[in-house]
Amino acid sequence: MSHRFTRRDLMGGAGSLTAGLAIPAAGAQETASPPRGDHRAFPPDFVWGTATSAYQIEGAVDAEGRGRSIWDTYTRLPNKIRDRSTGDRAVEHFHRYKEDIALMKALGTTAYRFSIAWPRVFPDGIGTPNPKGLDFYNALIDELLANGITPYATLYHWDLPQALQDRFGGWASRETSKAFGDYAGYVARHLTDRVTHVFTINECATFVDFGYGAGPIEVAPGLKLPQQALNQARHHVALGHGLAVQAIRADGRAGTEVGLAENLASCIPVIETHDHIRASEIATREMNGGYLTLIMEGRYTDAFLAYAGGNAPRFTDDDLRIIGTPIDVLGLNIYMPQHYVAATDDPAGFALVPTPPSFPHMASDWLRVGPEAMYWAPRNVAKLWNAKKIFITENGASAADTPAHDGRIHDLDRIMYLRAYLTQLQRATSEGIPVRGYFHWSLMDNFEWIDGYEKRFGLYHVDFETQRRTPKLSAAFYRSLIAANALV
Ligand code: PNW
Repeated sequence: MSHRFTRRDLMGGAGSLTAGLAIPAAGAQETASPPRGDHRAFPPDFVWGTATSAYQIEGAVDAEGRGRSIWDTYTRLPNKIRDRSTGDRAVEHFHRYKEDIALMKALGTTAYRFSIAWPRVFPDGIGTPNPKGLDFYNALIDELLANGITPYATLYHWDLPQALQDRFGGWASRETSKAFGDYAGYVARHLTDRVTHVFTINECATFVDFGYGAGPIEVAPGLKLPQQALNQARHHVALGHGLAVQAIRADGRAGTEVGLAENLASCIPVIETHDHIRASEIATREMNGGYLTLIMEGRYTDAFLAYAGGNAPRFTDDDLRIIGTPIDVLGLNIYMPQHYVAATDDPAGFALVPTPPSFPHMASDWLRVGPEAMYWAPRNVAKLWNAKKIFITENGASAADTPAHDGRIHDLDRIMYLRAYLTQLQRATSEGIPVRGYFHWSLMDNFEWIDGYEKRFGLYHVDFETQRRTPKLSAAFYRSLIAANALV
């Protein structure tokens, strides 16, 4: 009888190396199915979508009473944005949203993740809402639904009302957390009749650490706070998330699914053996102590507090209770392997393996290619916190995307990246890890923060002068994959 070696057999301790090297005997059933699922197929109800954010695509920064955001300010500071651009015009999605929804439809996507610009809704961050503030989002949502595309809304994708920065120092103050809760309740009252999935905050770990601390890139407001103040800002963001979850539950339609979209520090076992896998679980919990672990467990880990020492955030038990309010859906933005992790004998239980300088990356220097992050991040999150409903809320890659003489964009590198990452996602779903959907970042090229328009992440190429959208080869790849609901 022939035996197909599963991945588990190959991971299994003594004797497994010889098993791994065994060449299947002639006549071995190459077509036999592995124990669960299929080699290439995704689950039948898997959700395929694309993702964008307000400031990166909308433009129309003065339309219909929108207030200023910290990005309007930041893009005007000298030497911040590489090509000295702004999001004033971006890709004119505010005016071209119907055309853009047609692009989503052409891909075969049935879901779209967008963000709502807080300063459109509350021009001063708090106080009186702008009566026209939700007009655009109402029109967008209706057009999506008319085209069979389910809207997934994010409430905060980094465009804080400037007034909150000026008055309170932004997230350095818990006044901003409270204002965010109020804004979330207002949006929930008006949109959850049609929007069934709401994400509170996009990537706490990126915009706080890079906007108030230091990182491989800088984002608005571009401050460098001392360590205690930075930890306090982190705490206020987590608190803002918790207040928003409670406000959406209180003011939104019953059954609205609420969560956040976090760029967790993905921790990959250096070698897929028992001890390193265990180390990657411990590391996932500890390396996300500032946000995801805090939000999922409603407490700071002992190691986090010990490491922070006198710089730990000040908080109350009530804060922790609010922060730990259970969520319905967990969004993971997965671009790269953050850490490769090895087992050690010391009390921490894991060691971070340094990344060699030759490690491959995409057009953005920070975007290292490590497709197995797409397996280990959801796998560890599901194991640690028993997450029942995970979405990949972002994944994608920057590429050169130079048009050929006929205008076509043969972005083979993006396809390579996608195929590799989606192969790992399929590995996860076929093992029963509860990932329910995937949103590609991004639908179309857009304003890539400090890289301005110099880094392209779209499935559609945008000529930023004419605003013409052209599908790249990766759009054809994604369309075929969605049509097959399987790797292609
Ligand atoms: C995410 N890093 O940002 C954001 O959610 C998007 O708005 C952005 O356009 C997209 O990824 C591509 O950059 C990140 O340096 C930016 O590690 C930088 C990093 C991670 C995420």
